[in-house]
Amino acid sequence: MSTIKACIFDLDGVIVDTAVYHYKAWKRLANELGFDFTEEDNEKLKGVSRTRSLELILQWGDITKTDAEKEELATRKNKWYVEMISKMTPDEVLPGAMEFLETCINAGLKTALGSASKNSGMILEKTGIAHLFNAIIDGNKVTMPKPDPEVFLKGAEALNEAPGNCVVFEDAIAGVEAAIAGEMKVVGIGSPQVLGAANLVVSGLNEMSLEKLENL
Ligand code: B16
Ligand code: MG
Repeated sequence: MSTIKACIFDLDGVIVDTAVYHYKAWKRLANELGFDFTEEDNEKLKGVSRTRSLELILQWGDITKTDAEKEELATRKNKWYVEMISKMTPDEVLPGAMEFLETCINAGLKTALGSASKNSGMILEKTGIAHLFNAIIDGNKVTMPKPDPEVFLKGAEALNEAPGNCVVFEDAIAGVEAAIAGEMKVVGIGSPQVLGAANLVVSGLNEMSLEKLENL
């Protein structure tokens, strides 16, 4: 019998698709600095913190900046990003996400958010789903980026559950690794070729069910 008592959800790529907004804002910043990067490069930024994303982008443009300049660039990008996410609506919740969260809650499971984003509060508010989480652990509450398990371990702690009783839902390799490092079960959201280390890989939460959870 399954011992799963809690579900911890990543945000971008699992509950909503904010990657497109991150891409537009980072691209605008790169363009202002005089270079460009591809959508393929953008894949490497998924699940990665804002600071680390900027470092990767500056590397791609072969640009060196001081820490103070980096701070200003990250702030500039975030301002554009926030302008876009402040217009998000409930329609932008990914297919099946709300339904699966409700299924979990109705089955007596606890739910938490485990995201690298410092903007999760605004995204959850604009999409109207904040009430579906018992705990919210995001980039404002952690010091170590994924693949460090801190974000998920804090989620389990906030829910008062042992890590072994939790399952994480993640779309990024670093996030799957973080869940494994935290000794939790993990469902990959995306392609089995990329997220093969997960206990199960589905294309979206619309493919999840309580039966699949119990069989993890
Ligand atoms: P912010 P997740 C991550 O969200 C995104 O996937 C990643 O692209 C972004 O850089 C990171 O949040 C930080 O976001 O700039 O809003 O703090 O997938 O961990 O929910
Ligand atoms: Mg993600």
